[in-house]
Amino acid sequence: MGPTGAGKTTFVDCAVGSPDAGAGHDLVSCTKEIRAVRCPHPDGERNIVLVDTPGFDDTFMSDTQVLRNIAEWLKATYKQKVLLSGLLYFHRILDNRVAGTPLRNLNMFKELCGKDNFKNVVLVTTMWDEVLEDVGLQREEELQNEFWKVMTRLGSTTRRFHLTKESAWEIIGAISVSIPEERRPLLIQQEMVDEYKPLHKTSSGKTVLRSISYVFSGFKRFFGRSKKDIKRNKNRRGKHRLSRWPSSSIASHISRSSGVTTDESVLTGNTDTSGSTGAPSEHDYRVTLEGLITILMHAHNMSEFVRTHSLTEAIASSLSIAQALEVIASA
Ligand SMILES: Nc1nc2c(ncn2[C@@H]2O[C@H](COP(=O)(O)OP(=O)(O)O)[C@@H](O)[C@H]2O)c(=O)[nH]1
Ligand SMILES: [Mg+2]
Repeated sequence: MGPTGAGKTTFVDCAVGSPDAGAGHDLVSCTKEIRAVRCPHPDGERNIVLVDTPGFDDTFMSDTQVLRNIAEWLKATYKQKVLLSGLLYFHRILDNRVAGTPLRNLNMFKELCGKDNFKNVVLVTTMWDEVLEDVGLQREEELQNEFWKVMTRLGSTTRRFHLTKESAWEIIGAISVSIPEERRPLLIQQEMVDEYKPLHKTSSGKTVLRSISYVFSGFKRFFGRSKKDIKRNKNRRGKHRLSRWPSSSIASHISRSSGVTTDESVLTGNTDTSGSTGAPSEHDYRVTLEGLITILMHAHNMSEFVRTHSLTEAIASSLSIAQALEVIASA
């Protein structure tokens, strides 16, 4: 597991010995589903199954969909009494800070695993060929002393992946493979199968909901402020203007908590400096519409996640109207 672009699929391809079978060669992730690959262990005595997953920031899927896919797979395999021997978590040593998407991925991973399974986790850094040795070392230290500390204290180990088959198998070898009877389910498997919890009541489900709720609190504040501002403008001039909408922190909330790239102007329509006293420009409408679409997409994810069908339908209709308007506007 790990963020999109961290090198998960490349690792599996290297281990199996079929480079380019599944790895993405641009920013668009190739792994949309869970991919399990069976391959012979180099010891010649057993087979091993490597399971490749999409990242929580996957280019084609929302967090909720990714979590649902992974959860369904883990649930189904646990029901068949198949348990994982260990987990590899991938991180690009290139990234100079752990924030936003990589941090969200790591937190989700921790919730999915549960503390009891940290000892079966190998934290793998990739892209060593892309950094200067001392820069890489410094980042590795930062990871070990800060972001990975909780995990390494509870038994996780760390390894570097060097893009070769030997390196991949050395990392797989770092997982202490216990006999099937001694393997433990992940926290999400216990919650969903043993405790019959629906996905949104599990620890990882709650993590997704928290990040979506965070977006919504910003959304509420934004509209609260906008309403007041529109009223004020109406009183002042008898009409409201999009170009005078107040700056809001909603856009930064959205990008921080969801990885969606927006800038403040997208939601405030506050981009047209030339027309600050005139009626809203076409550009103002367009950026406001884009912001609305972003918000409706989040609303749609949330309603799907908690399985509120009537809400999902209502939001889906609003979303398609907004998207249709956007198409017309850009035609
Ligand atoms: N230079 C370099 N590129 C890598 C490394 N690992 C993966 N890549 C490249 O990074 C991109 C994303 O890798 P991929 O395996 O698809 O990432 P995933 O989304 O985690 O499955 C691909 O273009 C890979 O070829 C590495 O260690 N070094
Ligand atoms: Mg992949």
